[in-house]
Amino acid sequence: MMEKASIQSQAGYGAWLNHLPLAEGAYREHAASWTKAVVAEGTELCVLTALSELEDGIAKLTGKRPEKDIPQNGSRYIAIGTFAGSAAAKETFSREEQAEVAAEGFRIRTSGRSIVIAGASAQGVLYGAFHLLRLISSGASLDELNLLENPVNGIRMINQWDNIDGSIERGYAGNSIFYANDDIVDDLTRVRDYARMLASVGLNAISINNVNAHRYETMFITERFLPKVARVAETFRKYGIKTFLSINFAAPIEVGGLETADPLEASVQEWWKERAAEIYRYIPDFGGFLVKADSENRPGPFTYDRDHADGANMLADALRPFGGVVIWRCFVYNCKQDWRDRKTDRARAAYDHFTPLDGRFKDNVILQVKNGPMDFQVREPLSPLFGAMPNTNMTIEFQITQEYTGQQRHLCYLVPQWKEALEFETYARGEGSTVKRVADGTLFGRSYGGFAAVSNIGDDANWTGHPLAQANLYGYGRLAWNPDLTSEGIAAEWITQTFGSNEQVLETVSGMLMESWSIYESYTAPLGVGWMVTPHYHYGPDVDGYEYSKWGTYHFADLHGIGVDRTVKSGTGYTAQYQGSNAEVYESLERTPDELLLFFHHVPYTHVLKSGKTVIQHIYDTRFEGAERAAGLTAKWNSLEGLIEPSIFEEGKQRFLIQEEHAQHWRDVLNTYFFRKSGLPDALGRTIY
Ligand code: GCV
Repeated sequence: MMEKASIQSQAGYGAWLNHLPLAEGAYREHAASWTKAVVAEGTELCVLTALSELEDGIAKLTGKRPEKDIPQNGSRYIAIGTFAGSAAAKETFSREEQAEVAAEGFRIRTSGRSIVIAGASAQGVLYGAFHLLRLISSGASLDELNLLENPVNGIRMINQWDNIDGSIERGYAGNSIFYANDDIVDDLTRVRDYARMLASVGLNAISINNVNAHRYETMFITERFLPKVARVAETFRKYGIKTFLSINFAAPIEVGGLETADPLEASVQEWWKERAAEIYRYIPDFGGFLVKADSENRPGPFTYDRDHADGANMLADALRPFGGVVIWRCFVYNCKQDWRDRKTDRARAAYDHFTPLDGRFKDNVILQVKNGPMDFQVREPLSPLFGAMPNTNMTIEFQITQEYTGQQRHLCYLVPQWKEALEFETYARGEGSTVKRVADGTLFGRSYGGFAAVSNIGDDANWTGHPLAQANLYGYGRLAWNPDLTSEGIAAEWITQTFGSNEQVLETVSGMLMESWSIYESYTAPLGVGWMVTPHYHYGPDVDGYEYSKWGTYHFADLHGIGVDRTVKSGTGYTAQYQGSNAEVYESLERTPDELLLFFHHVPYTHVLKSGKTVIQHIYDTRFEGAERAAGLTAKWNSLEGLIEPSIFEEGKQRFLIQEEHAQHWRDVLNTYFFRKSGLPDALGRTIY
């Protein structure tokens, strides 16, 4: 019987860390000549990790494993270490240059016959090591390197929505790599390899269980699971990543035997303090808690007539002595809105709940705010909470897993969407008050800030199911490090490291990634209205699925028109949550950008857009074009046959076929729905069923 190849040896597993052998020739020789040895000074954990990553990476890239000592024959080499622990680092960089390196930043300089990678911390050295490998993969000259890199965001976090039974909420790439059969797995090989991927793009924090913490996960903060959680934390520690746990606010009742979880009760406060002390005995550098409270039927402080500052501060007090933080999610809304009630608006909820609490959260509390006010739709405005709480720490939450964006069967490169979000002008402190500056904490001079995002990986051999969905994980990390990187630049880095340096592959895949968000948007819900998906599963068209359910996410399409009136004048008043000219722009039917029109206004199908088309014609045109453009993706991918590793090519091919067919389905369902609702024919007389 033929033995099954190990998952590690399967194509796709190495992702962007394949370190594909450089093609024979001048550049390979150049790289080999600079990497005869890697000399590490210092014994910090992450310096040792950096050393082994460089050794392994260089061996794969150049075909030659570097030595460990400075070559005696005058050959060139790499020296790594912290300013405190390495003579090379100290000598190469002046005091001023050292002072410019942030806690997790690094410098790389070609100096004499060495390339020196230095950081203020071992973590910085590790990021520098991965950066050098990235430079070599992309064919950069090593002769005159001289660069300084500091991460823009302090918190660069990944949230797993993994459950202990091995399932993943909104996971589209297999089962969990962390859990199986109601336990934490013993073999952490994949967790280690995941840690490598995360660290290689500069991520530094992970919450390892679903924000919906169920029965067993509630016990992660007890002795029953802490020894195993500690093993996971140890695995991440080697890669400079701090471990967090999602907790259940009702844990004092569910596992503590108390009768209440009231945050102002002394016994509850004491219970959490004891838990924190025990967690830190197992995990001295534990990051803290991630909390989903009073949201989608999860317990929270509202049960006791307390507010979210009471709840978060109580946990913050328990973690403070150990340096831990509470990351408190703002995804709090009434999920049972009645369609007759035109004033309650889910989009308003986070702002309404949280802005009155500005200034009341303790220093080690950080609010985590989804990019949009609803829920990771393909198109949403920015949450007005950004810029509205100057006295509160905040991180922005993105969703890498493609819950509403094609579930990793459709291609949707999300970096351009995130970039748009980060560049959004809040006007909170006048011009230049962009969301990225709220997130990184600089706009309001906050002590904590950063990014969080829901992971898109599972135990599929290629991690993400769709082979091109890896680009979203890669891109998220790179953007968290530096939000000013471009979508195209990030795509190019990812493609070259993943598939090699073939020009045709680079150009084709880059073009496909860059147009994919617009393609996906053009056959799904139109003009920012969102939510026309199958309830619960969130895949596939079901125009009225949520319209007639108790969840209360409406589009209000009828025979006259469509869209949600969120104006102050006649709707829910949501537009007033924005600052400066944003409030006026969104309040005005004329000024609201086309792509968000139906998010803010209810209009007749004959309303003329800025594009000059009526709403109904826009719906028809974009559905027809969207399906055609999706078919174009298949053709483009197929043109790469022979240039991409066969099993990855085949995997992609199957997915593009699914997308092509499914885009036609979306087109037909939406066109028929709107034709029958409006009675208005397509101006071009195309087939509408
Ligand atoms: C983890 C949406 C998703 C849920 C998710 C929730 C959240 O509602 O559909 O699966 O729960 O967001 O972000 O908490």
